[in-house]
Amino acid sequence: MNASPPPASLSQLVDDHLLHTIGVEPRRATPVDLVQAVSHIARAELSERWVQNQEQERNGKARRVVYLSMEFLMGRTLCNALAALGLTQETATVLMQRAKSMEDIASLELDAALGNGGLGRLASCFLDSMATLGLPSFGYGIRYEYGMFAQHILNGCQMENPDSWLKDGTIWEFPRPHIAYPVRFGGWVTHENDVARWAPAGEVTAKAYDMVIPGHGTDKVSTLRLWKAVAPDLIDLRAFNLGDYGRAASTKNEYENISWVLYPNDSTPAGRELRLKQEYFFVSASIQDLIHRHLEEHPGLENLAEHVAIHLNDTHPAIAVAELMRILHDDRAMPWNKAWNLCKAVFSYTNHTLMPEALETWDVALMQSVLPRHMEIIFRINKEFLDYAARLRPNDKPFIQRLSLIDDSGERRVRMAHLSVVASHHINGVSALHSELLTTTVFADFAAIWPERFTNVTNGITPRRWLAQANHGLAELLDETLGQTWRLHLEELQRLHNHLADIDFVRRFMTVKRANKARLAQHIAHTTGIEVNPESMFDVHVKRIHEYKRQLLNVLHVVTRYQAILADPKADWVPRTVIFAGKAASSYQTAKSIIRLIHDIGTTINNDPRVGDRLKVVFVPNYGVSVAEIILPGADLSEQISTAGTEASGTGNMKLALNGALTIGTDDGANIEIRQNVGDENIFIFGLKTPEVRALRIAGYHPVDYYQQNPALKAVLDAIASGQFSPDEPDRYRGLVDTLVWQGDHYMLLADYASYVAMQTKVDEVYRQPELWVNKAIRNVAGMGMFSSDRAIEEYARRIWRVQPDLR
Ligand code: 26V
Repeated sequence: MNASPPPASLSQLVDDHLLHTIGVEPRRATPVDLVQAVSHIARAELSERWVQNQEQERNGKARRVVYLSMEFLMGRTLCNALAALGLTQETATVLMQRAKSMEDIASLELDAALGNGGLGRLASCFLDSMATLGLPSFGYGIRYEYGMFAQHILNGCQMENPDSWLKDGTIWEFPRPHIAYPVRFGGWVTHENDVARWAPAGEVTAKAYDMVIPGHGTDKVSTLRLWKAVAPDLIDLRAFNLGDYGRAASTKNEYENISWVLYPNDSTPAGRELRLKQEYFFVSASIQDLIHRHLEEHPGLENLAEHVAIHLNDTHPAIAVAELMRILHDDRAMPWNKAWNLCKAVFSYTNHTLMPEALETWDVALMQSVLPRHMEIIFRINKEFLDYAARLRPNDKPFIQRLSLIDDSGERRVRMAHLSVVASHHINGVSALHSELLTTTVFADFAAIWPERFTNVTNGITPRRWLAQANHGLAELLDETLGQTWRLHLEELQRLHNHLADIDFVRRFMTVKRANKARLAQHIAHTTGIEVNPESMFDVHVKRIHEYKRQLLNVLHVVTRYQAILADPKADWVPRTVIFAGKAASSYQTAKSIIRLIHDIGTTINNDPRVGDRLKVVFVPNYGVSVAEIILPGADLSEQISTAGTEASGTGNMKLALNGALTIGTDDGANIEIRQNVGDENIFIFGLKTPEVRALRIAGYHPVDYYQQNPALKAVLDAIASGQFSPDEPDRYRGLVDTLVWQGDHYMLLADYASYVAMQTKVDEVYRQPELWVNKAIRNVAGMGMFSSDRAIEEYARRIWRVQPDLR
């Protein structure tokens, strides 16, 4: 890896920074001072790499990738930066000399949690891989003042506290005060001789803050450029001059609130206007920025598509299509058709969900008031597209209506996914199943017109964060067994198959897992006060709380097991600790109720002396990147139990298997490809498959039949509904149970219950045979090569963006 200074000079550098940058006498440095000093050393090196990298790209007139995303779940930066810079060992040594461990120091950093879940973390893994593969690239997003909320649990209920990750500033950003663009809103449009003139009503400034994303095993870096909204200086100066500071401040806030807070992904109509402004705000600044950069290197915009590939991470940045058209056609007088062809050569789009409620649409009236010119542009794109479609299928009005960018079945709404599809040369889903479902369901009509545009790129995760940094024990064992190159060539894990019979290797693999479980048990004790036994099976269900992800199905199994233990305490029970973690969006009542139920059930079971060590249930608060780094390496069993056809891919499934957990899961998302790569015997797949889910819905699904015909299921649902776990409020969960038994059970928990519980029994059988279990766990790690985000990014680069990795 990279050459690094010897410890003595690093120690000297730490002292220098303590004295000159932090302003503290080195002997008196606190852990916070130390983390700052060490971070400054890494920052300086990142800064140098960034400058060199930009210079090279400018000189080479590189073709660049621009990745537009509303979300980036970066987590902590320090350890990743040190690893990429090859400074981990030396830093650890220097810190130990000062009686501090790397972990103590690193855990002082707050997570940058600028995302909801999978989509945001994927964007961060992708930046890591783009840097590592040397792809000239920019990620663009919003510098939210408040990231994903901090979750606390009070009496079993989720409480949301603001996540003010910037309260003490962050050392990792590079403010670029000279990089600022105006972003305009509202107003009206006039037309003269086919030329549109937009007279906006308001303007806010977007200011750039960069984070440098280091590649691993290379000096290359990528840039994450985040925009902050700043009110124009002159704002309400009159109020200020008159001494009305309150009004002056509130006007300023009206502008600046655009970059205040990240939206939860189930947000209700309230505040939707602000969300639309956020989307346009960051997209407009980003497009202006990339055009500015292009014009520094090229005389005009005609060749824009040769030098930039713009990727839409879901539809959140889709307004970029109208913005680029506006700039090319209105501002730069490029003929409409030429501008449109350019757009189609520039944009590509990834869909991340089939859930109908997450497919973005905007009220036409709202869009007209916030972005009047963009709305006109969308109407024109739509008219030309529908004219084209009508020529393909004359007289097929339903076809045209289904394709339209405007849904006029009720209040007229803009379908952002349709805008993204018509403007993109490639559209992809995120797992083989999901991509197939896209072309047979939501985008079937588009796939009929343009089959060549649709493709799949299965998601991936970065092995640097999710193995090398999160699981030191396993990383070290792999280094000794395979050498260090698996970090950059994850397919080398295949070679673990040669070590399945190596008793020493297998024993060490088990020892590593045991140590990771002890660390997780400590975290659980520290955050929940519950002591769990690291010898028990750690059964882990961590992800956003959502009905389709079916945490409630897991709960049904937990209660089934509880009742079975009480009925037959002497049976040979495999001790289990069931570990949940995840946030519920603040307005999603059902999800919050599931969190409370998990706590209530945990309280009952954990305190029931008849159960003892056989079963424990815990909920680890405040799930996020850094908490995941503790939980995933300690897992034995990975719960991936969404209703088949609902989870686009999943990436937690990959992280858990990579860390040696066995999956119990449905035939859904990337579980299917995990199964293909680890082998049928090494994964526990159960339940209805996607076509069976569909067939059952069509035939008529009657959950009450399952309730009445399965006594174990009935006993579980009755216990929950009657208040056995909530004696202080017996009806607390009646509604939740009713949605299953009487209100259609939309995600078909009851249909999959028997098969799930039976599969859990098989899990126990295998766990009773530690040698068999560890053999399967190693085969899981060995099979995870293709789930590196390097593979995913290589596919995007070659098949979608046509950008060459630069491995100089
Ligand atoms: C929707 C909305 C709607 C408006 C308010 C804000 C907002 C934010 C996010 C979303 C959609 C979230 C989609 C998402 O996270 N999908 C996940 O993407 C992962 C990466 O591809 C994938 O592994 C997961 O299966 C998929 O659920």
